[in-house]
Parts: sequence; structure tokens; C-alpha cells
Amino acid sequence: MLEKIVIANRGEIALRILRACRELDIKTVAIHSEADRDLKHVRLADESVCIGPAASAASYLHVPAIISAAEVCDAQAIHPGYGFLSENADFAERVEQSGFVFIGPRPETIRLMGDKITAIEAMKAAGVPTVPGSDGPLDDNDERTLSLANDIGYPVIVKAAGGGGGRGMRVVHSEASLLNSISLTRAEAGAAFGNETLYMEKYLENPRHVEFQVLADTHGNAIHLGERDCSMQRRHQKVVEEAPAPGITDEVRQKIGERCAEACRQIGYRGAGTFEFLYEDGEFYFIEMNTRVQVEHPVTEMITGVDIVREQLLIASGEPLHYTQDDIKVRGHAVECRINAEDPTNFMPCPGDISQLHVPGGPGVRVDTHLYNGYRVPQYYDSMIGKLIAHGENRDVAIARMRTALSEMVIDGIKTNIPLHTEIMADSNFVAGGMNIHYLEKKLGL
Ligand code: MV4
Repeated sequence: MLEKIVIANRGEIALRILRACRELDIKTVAIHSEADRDLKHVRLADESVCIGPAASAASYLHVPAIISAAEVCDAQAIHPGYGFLSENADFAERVEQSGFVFIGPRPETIRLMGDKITAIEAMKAAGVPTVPGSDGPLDDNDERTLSLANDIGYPVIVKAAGGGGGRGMRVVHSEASLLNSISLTRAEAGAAFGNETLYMEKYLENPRHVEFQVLADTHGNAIHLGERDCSMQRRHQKVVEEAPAPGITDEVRQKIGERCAEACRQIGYRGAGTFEFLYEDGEFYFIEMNTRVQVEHPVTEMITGVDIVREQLLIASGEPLHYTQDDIKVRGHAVECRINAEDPTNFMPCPGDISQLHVPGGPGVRVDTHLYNGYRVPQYYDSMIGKLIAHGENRDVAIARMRTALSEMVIDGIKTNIPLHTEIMADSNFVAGGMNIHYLEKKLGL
């Protein structure tokens, strides 16, 4: 069993990891920037090390400083959280070469999934349904590319192999603009990712974003924890997530979930992971895999009772999974609102001092936040300052609890997007369930 780990992250997820460590009696080292000395988890950790200035590049992304901290504190493993270095294969490799356990998949797996073309190839080979497309990189033969797009049928979407999460892609509606769109996307991909490789897919016009959570141990066992619906997003930033996804039957859940679990077994996946699908007209189409714990993992925890971060730590300790697939039952429904320090009218980040904080409670209400009275939200990092999660025996109860929780929540001193969440929870189309990825942006008039 791991005895001491480095938490290589900040904010609510660092606190979430610290709590899981406490329960397992694992000692914690909080590494933080100069701007983050007052973070709640830094104060609660067994040890803390300041690894550099506020700018992420000089601290949370500074690989030698992180590895040195692990050496100095004699830690055995590094938990990367989400964002920052969590899906950086070179980091994972250097962590392991330095003799530490990377709490996540093997570096080769991260690299396989980081290249969206090899990720799709691997998943298709494992029987996971994918989007009709180029089945590999586009070459420089224009005639072949034009005929490929004709075969797929317009509209198509051109994506960068090095992209993901909405970066480096372009929708093409007709043959006339295809080659020019490819040139533009190729140049952007080269500049942004240092990789000009592109691929093409059928563009799905009104899909939902439905993702499956998996857990895999180092003994060849893999299970799925069902799915989440993350369609309520703005500019590729998720705003509200929920589990299960409205309208997905248990039969379909088990069928797609088992494909994901089987894919994990085939590639020797390790740790927690997420299979992202587009879901349209009753069909699932794999688009990407995330090899980290995700922001929205709590909604899955609420409906399954599985502590995903605890399982990550146990898997990294070499333990076999504590659950079989039959142990996993979906119970009720959970909704999560991401609370951001931002102006609710224009979405501009809004850091500052928390002068007053009141958090909601009651049955089925969970608050994952590092905020406390008097804490100053720094300007240097992502504006997400916490997550409000509500669980109930069905979706209506979960939403009603979320409305109550939002009405109780007081965060004074800074602007937050709580008013936006209040509006979404009152929206009749959201309440009906099953809105697609464009719904929120249309509602907001974007
Ligand atoms: C797509 C798509 C439609 N058709 N691929 C955007 C993020 C990246 N993960 C993949 N994305 C999309 N890929 C095909 N073949 C539409 C999107 C998309 C999207 C996907 C999930 C959540 C929000 C989105 C917002 C705009 C576009």
C-alpha cells in the first residue's frame, strides 16, 4: 500500500485527493505555487513544498520541480489530478523513470490516447463504435481526400490528431471549401500542437455528449460505472453534468459499458478513465478517451457509491478492484453544477476575496470546494472554484435539491455563475432532459 504521495494539483481536486488519502492513511505532500500558500489542502497536508512562482508554467507544469519535491519528501507516487500535467505522457514517463508511481495509466497508454487517430484505431479494434470517417490520417492526395469526403457525406469535420477537447477542428459543409479548410486546420494544428496530422469524420449535427466511466486494475480486471451526460456546455466548457444520461436504458448502458471495459482489458488500461461518445438518434460514436480523473466524477460516485479517487489510489498501490461489474448498480440520479468565479453576464473571470461563505447541505447534497471565509481566489488559474452536486431517487428530486442548494449558497466578495445555474435548473427544456450540445449556447444567444 502507498504510504506517501505528492498531490500535483491545486484547488478542489487537490482537496478531494487529500481527503481520499486521509481515509486510506496515506501521507500527503501538497506542492503549490507562491500564489497558493493559503489553499485549504496545503494547510491540511502532512507536508507542503512551494515549487515556484504563480504562473503555471513555473510551478504546476514545471516537471523538474515536481519530481524534486517528490524526492526531497521521499514520496512514492504522484497524483496529477485533472488539467495541468495529468494527460502528459512525457511527464508520466519521467515520473516512472525517476522511480515513482504515476497515479494514472501507463505512459504508453496516455500517448496512445493523446493521439486521437491511434485512440480511435485502438477503440475500433476493441469493438467500441466510432464515427464513420477517414480511419487514419488524411494524406496530401487532394483527389483521394475529396472522394473520401464524398463517401462519408457532407457535412464532415476535420480534426487534428494532436487536438481534443474542442481544439483544432473545423466543420466543412461542402466540397467547395474542403481543401481550403484542411489547409487552415493543418496550419493551426502545426502551430498549436506541433503536429499537422489531420483526420476526418462525419459531422454529427445535434448530438449529446455522453461519456462512460471505467476503472481498471493492474491484474487485468476492468469495470464500467455507467455514463454521464455532459451536453450542457458553453465554448467546450462543461457547465452542468448529470448521471445517468436521460433516456439510456440499463440494457444499452451495460452493452456500451461492457465494450469500454473490454477495450480497457485489451489495451492493458490502468486506473480511472473516460470514454467520450457523441450520442445521436440512439447510436453511440466514440470520439476521445480521457486518461485522468474528471471534474464531473462526483455524479458517478453519487449514483454508484464508488469512491473513484480512492479506487485510483488502491489501483496505484497494486490492489485488485474491490468491485465486480455485478456489484455496480445505478441508484437514483445526480446533477452537478460547476461554480465559477466569473461575471454571470459576460463570463469574464472574477477573482477576489471571499468575504462571506455559506454552503448548502441536507440530504443528497454534496459540495466539493476549497473555498473558506477569507480565502482569496487568485487570478492565475482556472475560474472553477467548486462544484455543487445533488443526488435524489430520480432526476426531478435531484434537480429540486439542486435548486434548494443553489438558493442557500452564498459566496460574497466575488461574482459567480450561480445565477446562471439557477436559470438552468428552472429551464423547462433542461428539466425535460436530453438536450444536445448546442442547447445552452442557443439559450444564451451565442
Ligand atoms: C464532433 C462533433 C460532431 N461530429 N465530432 C468537440 C470537442 C471534441 N471533444 C469533439 N467535439 C465535437 N466533435 C463529430 N464527428 C461535435 C463536437 C462538439 C462538441 C462535442 C462535445 C461537447 C461539446 C461540443 C461542442 C461543439 C462541438
